Amino acid sequence: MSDAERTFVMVKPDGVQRGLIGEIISRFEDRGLKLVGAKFMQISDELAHEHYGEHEGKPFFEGLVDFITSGPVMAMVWEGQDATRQVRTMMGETDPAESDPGTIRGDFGLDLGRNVIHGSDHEDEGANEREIDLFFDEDELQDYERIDETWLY
Ligand code: RTP
Ligand code: MG
Repeated sequence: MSDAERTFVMVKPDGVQRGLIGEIISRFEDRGLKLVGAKFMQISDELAHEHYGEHEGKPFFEGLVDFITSGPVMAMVWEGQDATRQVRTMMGETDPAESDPGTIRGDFGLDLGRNVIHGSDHEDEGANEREIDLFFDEDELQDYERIDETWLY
C-alpha cells in the first residue's frame, strides 16, 4: 500500500445510545479499512476542550462540549490508503440535512448537533495524528495484516 494512513474516528454519544456502533464499524470494515485501535470510554471535560479546541469561543462550543461528554463514546483508529479522506466521504457533511443518503450522517442523522460520528478533518494537516495522540497511547494501536489486503491494494 503506497500511502497508508491512520485516522481518528469516534461514534458520538447519540450514536452509542442509538445502538449504531456495530453498523458504523461494519461500514468501515466492509470498505476495506483496518481497525487498529478501539476504546469505549467517557470523555472528560478537559479532553473535550482539547479535542474541540479549534471551536473554542464559537457560540455552539459549550453545547458541543456538554454533548460529547454526556455519555460514552466509541473512539477508534482506522488505517488504509487515504483513510482520513475516505472516512470523511463516508461520514457525509457536518449537517445531516446536507448529507447524501448512503453516508453515515445522511442515513442516521437529522440534527447538526446530533450527527452521530466524528472523523479527523482531512483539510486540517496533521489533525488525524494529533487526535490519535490525544486519545491513544502507542501501545494501544495494533500492527497487523488483514487477509484481504492483497486484494484491496
Ligand atoms: P466533527 O468535528 O464533530 O467530526 O464535525 P465536523 O468536522 O463535520 O464539523 P466541525 O466544523 O468540526 O464542528 C464540530 C461539531 O460542532 C457542531 N457544530 N455546530 N453552527 C453550529 O451550530 C455548529 N457548527 C458545528 C457539530 O455537531 C459538529 O459536528
Ligand atoms: Mg471537525
